[in-house]
Amino acid sequence: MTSPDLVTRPQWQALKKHFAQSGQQHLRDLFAADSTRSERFTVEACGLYLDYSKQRIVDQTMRLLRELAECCGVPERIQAMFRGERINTTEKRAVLHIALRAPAGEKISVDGRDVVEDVNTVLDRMAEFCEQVRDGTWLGHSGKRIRNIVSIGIGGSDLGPVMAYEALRHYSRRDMRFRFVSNVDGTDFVEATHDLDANETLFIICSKTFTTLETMTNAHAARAWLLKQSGTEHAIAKHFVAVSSNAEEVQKFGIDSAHMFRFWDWVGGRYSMDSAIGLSTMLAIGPDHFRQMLAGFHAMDEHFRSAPLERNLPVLMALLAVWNNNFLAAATVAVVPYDQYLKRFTAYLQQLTMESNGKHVTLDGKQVGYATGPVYWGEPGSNGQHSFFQLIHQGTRIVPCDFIGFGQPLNALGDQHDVLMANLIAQGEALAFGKTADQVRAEGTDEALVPHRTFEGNRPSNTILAAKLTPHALGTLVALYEHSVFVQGVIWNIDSFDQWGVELGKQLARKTIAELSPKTLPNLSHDSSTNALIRRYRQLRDSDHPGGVA
Ligand code: G6Q
Repeated sequence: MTSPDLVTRPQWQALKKHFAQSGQQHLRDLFAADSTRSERFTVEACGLYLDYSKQRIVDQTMRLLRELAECCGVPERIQAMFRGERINTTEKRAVLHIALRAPAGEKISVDGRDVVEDVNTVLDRMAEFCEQVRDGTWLGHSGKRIRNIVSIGIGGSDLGPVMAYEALRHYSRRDMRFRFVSNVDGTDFVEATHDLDANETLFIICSKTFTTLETMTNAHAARAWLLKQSGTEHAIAKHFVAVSSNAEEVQKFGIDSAHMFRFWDWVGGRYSMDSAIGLSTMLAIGPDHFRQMLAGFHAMDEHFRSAPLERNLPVLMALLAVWNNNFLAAATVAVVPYDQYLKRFTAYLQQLTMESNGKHVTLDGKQVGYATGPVYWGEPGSNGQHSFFQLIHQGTRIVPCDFIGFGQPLNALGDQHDVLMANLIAQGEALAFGKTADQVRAEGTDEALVPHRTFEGNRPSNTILAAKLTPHALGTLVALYEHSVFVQGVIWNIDSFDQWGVELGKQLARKTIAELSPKTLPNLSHDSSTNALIRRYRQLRDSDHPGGVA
């Protein structure tokens, strides 16, 4: 069904007019004129507190954005996702990551089959396996305990597990080592395994398709590494397990289906960290903590499904993202968690947001006439303050920020947590209010330096607070972003669940590999630059003196 072009909708036009009339109002004035602003633009749900009062909005902005969401069918599309409809239209698939965390007994059907039952069967198998490895019942082929877990995967089969392991490291088994290999650069595998004893190492090969070049290359390297150290094919059964939806390829690789943990085509790679792809997470933190994480995801799912738009955290985050992206013309978003354990959170979000909403055509295949997904980036605070924050404070571009922090530290060290959180709170304040030239002068600043020390302010941010970084809190936080990404995609009328750009990369690399490997250079038919790069690479590779010095 063809939907009307977004920019021609009256609700979009109304927002445009509203922005032209009041979009430049300064946060300084908005706060001064309204002592209840912070209360009115704060929402709390599932243990997350979202303060969006430092966004450049007024009541009317939010009302118009909600009207836009309604006319774009956001409430209906949310229900369609929960019903298991094939909302990933270009791949003709249901989108049911919400089923991965649905409690046992709930029913969600795909083609007449209850998928919640399937999910729970796999979860139980994962739990049994993890307990066996963790308590030493599962031993390596030589009878030694498994002490090292190496998860091999890439993209959606890697970024979630890495992020979750780092985020929940506090809850992890400290007598086990967890390593992650994703890059086809041999360095990744070599560095991850150089100090490991193969007899104590378990490889988890994570690949939905089990055909991804990088992952299969690393999986074969792992196989060779194990065989070299153990000297027997029999070792594979005790040192390799697979997470995949492709049983046939798993078997071809030599992993018994009894050692395969399944997931399904209705789980997108970047939405899969709470499926069996999270096996390394469960091995690290144990089945109970893993289930607490799932409960956190589920709590946010239920909130998303049932809360009215004006109090719905993912919907609000999405509407603010659309406002900043399309009306304030902010092309990027900085996500800055003030928690060292969340050091990989932004890298994870980059895939979730940019692979989902980096699309240039609508669901009907028409070129969009507006900006879609912004660029996401960031680093933990307060580190970021000493590098890129300069541009956010005084550069010429607007960079909306999401600040994330916790009330209680996991590692209390003197008053360091207060210092950390003071930084978070102060950044949002400084960005919003800035510092006027008069304030700078009043500090006795040399007149020549006044312009340099002035901060215009009016730079928007969200602040998200939770009590403590627990597995449950991580689940709610990830689900918040997952659903926010979906709502943005609904408004932009794009398919947030396909990734044709990734497919292209996979195909192109195969073609080029075929031109790099043969001894004699084959006929090249690329553009002149690509042809020259291939020739130069081969020359450098095959030269006895690659640095040019004998
Ligand atoms: C995620 C993408 C992509 C995918 C990887 C790995 O949504 O589809 O990042 O996860 O390309 O794919 P496999 O799991 O099939 O190896």
